[in-house]
Amino acid sequence: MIALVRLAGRAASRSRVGIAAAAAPPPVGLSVQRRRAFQGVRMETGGSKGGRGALVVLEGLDRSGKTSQCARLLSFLKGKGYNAEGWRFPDRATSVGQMISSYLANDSQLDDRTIHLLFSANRWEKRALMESKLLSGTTLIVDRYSYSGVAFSAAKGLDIEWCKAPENGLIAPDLVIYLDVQPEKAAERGGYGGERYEKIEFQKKVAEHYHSLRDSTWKVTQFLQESPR
Ligand code: 2DT
Ligand code: MG
Repeated sequence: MIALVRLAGRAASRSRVGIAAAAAPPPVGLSVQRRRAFQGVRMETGGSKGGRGALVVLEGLDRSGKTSQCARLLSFLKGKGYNAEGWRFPDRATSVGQMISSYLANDSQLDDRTIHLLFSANRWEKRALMESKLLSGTTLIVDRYSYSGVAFSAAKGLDIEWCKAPENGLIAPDLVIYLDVQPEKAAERGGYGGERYEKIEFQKKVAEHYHSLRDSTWKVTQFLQESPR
């Protein structure tokens, strides 16, 4: 947790969110194919203007501890005086989010590509607000983002490049923290199995796709136990 907080603090004070997608240099260390595919996800880089908030994303399998770590990180940053907010995707409060929620609860059926695009639309509908928050200095701690979108849909067998395409133009995170948990361990945690994707074999495929998406903004950390009191 301490390391995680340090990382996020660093991202918050050195945010490089900007607005020039077309001018963004390719991310360092990606293969040519991936660089091309994910280039458009980056808005940025600007960097010289101070006062912007950081976009910090937590990713991981279901029950990897993202939600608790997001909450702890948020309260830590607020305690340090950062202007910070917690967000999550899917945002189930919007009408698109309600369709997603009903699909995840197995109350409705949707074609794999259709639900993929709805998840992406759910990020797009929040993009303008996200941008204005970041530009006005608010750091956002976000529970899941584009990487969930790609990893979960690709795990169903959809072409990964097709999955990345609708993310093109969303705001690039300054830091992605991936909580690395074994799918079997995650399944032992309370509340597992309630939603559509919470099956060990499926989560193993999701983990493989997550690993293929890693880039220089990622920090991978082992499953975090509650710290001793
Ligand atoms: P939560 O368990 O975090 O509420 O997520 N998912 C999520 C996708 O398939 N695509 C996406 O773009 C996002 C953001 C991951 C609910 C599930 O939705 C999956 C788990
Ligand atoms: Mg879940």
